[in-house]
Amino acid sequence: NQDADRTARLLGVPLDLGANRRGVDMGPSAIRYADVAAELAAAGVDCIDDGDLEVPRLETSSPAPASGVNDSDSNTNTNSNSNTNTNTNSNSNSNSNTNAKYLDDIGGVTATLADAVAATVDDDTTPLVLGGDHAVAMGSMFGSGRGTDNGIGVIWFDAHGDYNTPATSPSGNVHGMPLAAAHGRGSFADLDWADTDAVSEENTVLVGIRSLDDEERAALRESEATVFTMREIDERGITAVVEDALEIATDGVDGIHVSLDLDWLDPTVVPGVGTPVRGGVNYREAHAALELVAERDREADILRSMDVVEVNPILDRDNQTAEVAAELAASAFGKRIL
Ligand code: 4U7
Ligand code: MN
Ligand code: MN
Ligand code: MN
Repeated sequence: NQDADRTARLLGVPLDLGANRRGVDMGPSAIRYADVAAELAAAGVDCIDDGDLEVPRLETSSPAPASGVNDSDSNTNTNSNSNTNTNTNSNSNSNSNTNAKYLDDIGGVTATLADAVAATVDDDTTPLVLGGDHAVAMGSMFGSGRGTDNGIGVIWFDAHGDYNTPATSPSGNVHGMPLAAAHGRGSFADLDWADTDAVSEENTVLVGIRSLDDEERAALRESEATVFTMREIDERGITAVVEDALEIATDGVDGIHVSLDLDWLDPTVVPGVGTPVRGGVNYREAHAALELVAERDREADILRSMDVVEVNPILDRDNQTAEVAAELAASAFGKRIL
């Protein structure tokens, strides 16, 4: 019924190593079960499903570099396959990486996903990455921005800033760090799989934020990224805020990546998320936001890639969070009521 000039490629990434609770690894299945393909078809989008990337399982991985160990030589190195490089001139970096659980394994998944996303974009097809925890967005962004002259813009719909680094993270969970990684902050600048040119910092916009850690807040304040908190949405309304976000994110770049963490919405709408924060956007506000993305895309072809992440079916009720994820993706890809 609608303009079928877009093809979407589904890339499932059942990663849960970046989160502190099990269950998000089932997100891709749950979103498919919610019939994301039919939702996209209703948006006039052809859909190719590439299945799931292979992801290391938590049971067979080791979190080392050890969690919670921030300072130097107290690193309890129980894992034989990590930290074996005794590179003396990068001491401070390897130490500050000790507080990022499963970072090596996550880096491997990220690199694989980035290749798949880059190939999809080259093919004039739009990747829809199904998470998995939010660490997958690193792969989405690195792949989507690959080869661009100015990097891509990003709109980050989330309750959280995801702007911690291994040195600042209170949890050591990498799903709280992907945006900082994209900007090459802290020790991410030294990781070979972290493409710090893919994303343009000044074209990065966070929307709906309501939970920041202290050091994370300080880092965001001094960054070039724009942060629209829930407060701005309260005062100005979702449409005005998202119009501004689109303006900033698309200015001078070839396109944008849209990253949708389901905990952006209020937990009463989406019970199936691992890190719920009260006071999020409601169902209609979420749709309005993603419909505006689609509207701008119809005018100016801005949407390069998208991910929907942090759906946790174990915590969900009747798969409703996955259904919302599928519906919101369809809205972003152009589904219209009339
Ligand atoms: B999500 C947190 F400390 N900031 O870093 C952290 F509050 O991808 C939460 O947005 C991160 O869901 C949430 O662990 C990551 C915490
Ligand atoms: Mn979040
Ligand atoms: Mn997030
Ligand atoms: Mn979460």
